[in-house]
Amino acid sequence: MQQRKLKVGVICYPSLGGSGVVATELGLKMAAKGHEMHYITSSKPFRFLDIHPNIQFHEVTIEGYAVFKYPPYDIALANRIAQVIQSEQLDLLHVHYAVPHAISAILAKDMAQSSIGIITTLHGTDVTILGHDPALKNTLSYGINKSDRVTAVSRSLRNETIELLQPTTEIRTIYNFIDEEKYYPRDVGHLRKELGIAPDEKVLIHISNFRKVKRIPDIIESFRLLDQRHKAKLLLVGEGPEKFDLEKYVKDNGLQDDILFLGKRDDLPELLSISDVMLLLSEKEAFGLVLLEAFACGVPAVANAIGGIPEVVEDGVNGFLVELGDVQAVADRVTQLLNDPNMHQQMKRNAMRTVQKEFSSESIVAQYEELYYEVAAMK
Ligand code: GMT
Repeated sequence: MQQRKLKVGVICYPSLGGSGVVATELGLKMAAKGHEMHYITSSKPFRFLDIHPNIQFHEVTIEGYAVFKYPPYDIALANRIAQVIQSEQLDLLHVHYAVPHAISAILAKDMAQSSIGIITTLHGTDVTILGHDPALKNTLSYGINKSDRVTAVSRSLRNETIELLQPTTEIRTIYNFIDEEKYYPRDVGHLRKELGIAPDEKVLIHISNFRKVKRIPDIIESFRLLDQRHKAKLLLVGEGPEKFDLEKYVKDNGLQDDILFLGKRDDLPELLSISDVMLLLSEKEAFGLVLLEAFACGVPAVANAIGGIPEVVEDGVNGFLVELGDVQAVADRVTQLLNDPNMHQQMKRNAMRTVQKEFSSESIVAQYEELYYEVAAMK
């Protein structure tokens, strides 16, 4: 028997970042399956490139009043969610991040006097950082415990949440995924030329939001320690708070010809297609969505063995795992990989296979869809 199509309210950060990517890609896939997806956010999520007729956007607006030191966005969001629950007759809410989004959803449900179910997806920093902040820890627990279902993007994040908060709601791991139709290896030789990369040079790549947690100085240091540094370029892709100081450091150390800051780019699949190794040396990483993006384009990774990374990178299979802060080990592993074309080829193939076998969008979206039906049936 064919199940009815659902009306889902989605609350996420519409900004650049893995959680925003997952929330929007999931919406696009659900919309393609016939579900009606209602995004309730402050602005249009950035990857809403392919507008689908089953996707609607409900903007949260808030006036600035002199009496408020901070505009009460979370309350305005709750107000908007409550309106949409009623106007669109939603079947369930899927919120990304417990704080503040689950809190706004719980308030909205009460305001709308609705029995709607709430799914909260934990992405990482909401637990790994806010969970340690006494000012927000209780609120975080409340958001999780008042959700009907909670998912975490890795086993590591699930375990950390349980250890830290002892939640009363069960937490299920549902891994992240990428759109395989966007991420695949392409023939883009011209891009190497445009970026001034010589035909015999190897390419290392790092993509992030340039926050401290990404430990980009470790990436630069490992690059400096590379044996064949004179035959390699490091691409640093993204924008964020650390970028200015890093650019200065690179210039002051005369590395600006080999370390290229490319800023925010829309052509990530193309940049990955010209890359040989992805570096991800964060100190916290619940999953590391860029690893999947790299793998799908046939780029193995050298990454830190922290958080959810070991659930994605299998040491010696699709890349290498190193200990946090061990920049020499990073340089050694990259050197080993670049000096052994057979190993590199095998790891490229394994990386692509990892995406197909363990993180295929079809299987992950099916897990979310099953959860959606479970929660919709509770109403
Ligand atoms: O990594 C960030 O700084 C951004 C953050 C986000 O909100 O997108 O990423 C988190 O969620 C991603 C999607 O689930 C995960 O792939 C990232 O590992 C996670 N970041 C951290 O845990 C630091």
